[in-house]
Order: sequence, then C-alpha cells, then structure tokens
Amino acid sequence: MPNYKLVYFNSKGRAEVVRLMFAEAGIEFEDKRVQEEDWPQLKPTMPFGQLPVLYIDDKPPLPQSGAIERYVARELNFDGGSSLAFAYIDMVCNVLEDVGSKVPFMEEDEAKKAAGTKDALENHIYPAFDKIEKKFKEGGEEFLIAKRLTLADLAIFHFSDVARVIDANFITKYPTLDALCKRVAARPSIKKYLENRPKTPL
Ligand SMILES: N[C@@H](CCC(=O)N[C@@H](CS)C(=O)NCC(=O)O)C(=O)O
Repeated sequence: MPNYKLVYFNSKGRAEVVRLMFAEAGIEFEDKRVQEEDWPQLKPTMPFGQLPVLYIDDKPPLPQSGAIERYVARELNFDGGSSLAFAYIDMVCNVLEDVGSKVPFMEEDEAKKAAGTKDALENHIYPAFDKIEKKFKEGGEEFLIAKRLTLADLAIFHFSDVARVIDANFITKYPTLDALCKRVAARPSIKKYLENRPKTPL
C-alpha cells in the first residue's frame, strides 16, 4: 500500500468520504488538518490553491475531492466491481455535489443565508432525496448500488451527517436511507472511526 497523506481543513467537508473509506478499509493515512491561520501561506503551494489534496507516495499531489474519492474507491474496492456500477456510484456522488452546492454555507448575511438554505432544501435536496429513497426502497437491496458497500453508501452517509446542520431531522424523512446510514455507522471500523474522529459540525 502506498503512503497516503490527506491534507484538508479541520472539518468533514470535502475530505470526509475519503477518510471514511480509509477507515473502513483499515488503511493508515496521515490526516493533515490545516489551521485557518496557516492557510494563506500554504494556499499558493497547492496544485490549484484549494483543499483537499491527496499525497500518494512521491507522485504529483492529487487535488479535487471527486478525483480523490474515485481514485481511493477504485484502489480500496468501494467501486462496486464493474464500470457500470462505478458509473451509477459516480451519478450518486454528482447528484449530491449538485444539490449540496446549492446551500450558501459561506453567505455572511444571515437572512440571505436562511432563504438560500430553505431554497436549497425545498427545491434541490428534498426532491433529490425523495427520488433516491424511492428507488432504493423499491430495489430492496442492502446497499445503494452494488451487493457490497461502495463510495455511494458512504457519500449518502456523509451527506446525511452534515445535512443535520441545516435540518436536524433530515435523514429521518427517508426511512430506507436512514436505515442504510445506521448500518454504515454500525460497521465496526466505521463505528470506531466515528467515535474517535475530531468533533466538527461540518
Ligand atoms: N472542486 C473542489 C473545490 C475545493 C474547495 O472549494 N475547497 C475549499 C474548501 S471546501 C477551499 O480550499 N477553500 C479555501 C480557498 O479556496 O482558499 C473540490 O471538490 O475539491
């Protein structure tokens, strides 16, 4: 196994699904959390001036959370085992990215932030989750895409975890996905990771 170093801020954000894959697979990695005050100095040294970035041995650093997630999923068998399964996994991740990006987390005007969040939930996030819940329930499978845990299950778990910040009861609106998230959280390696990870809301 290569040496992995994942550089991000001290939050779950765009790095947590990768951390969850490493945890589930039992892969040691350096979880480098950059402090806000150190960021201005570090930023120009990053490939595209943003985080996360994954360092893999002495290879050129890999930025972009989506690229990192897909690479790690392939390496550690969270890819569903076929190109088609991987495409469906990609689809789930892209939907989550699309609807998640509608939430104005960085908006400083509180009224605008509240209105933007309401719009994101009602017009983007709830409709997407209604569809995913319906399809998953009809399929009656244990996991979202394949016969085993994939990146898609972990991405849904992570989304539902951080969505609590904008809707405290978010995932309970989707009983089948809620049950999936509970199964994910109960997996021994994930459970241990969740108990020990730094406590951050996002
Ligand atoms: N598309 C990129 C977006 C990366 C991104 O927006 N990173 C933010 C943190 S979530 C960042 O580095 N912000 C600090 C900055 O841009 O200076 C990805 O998915 O990795």
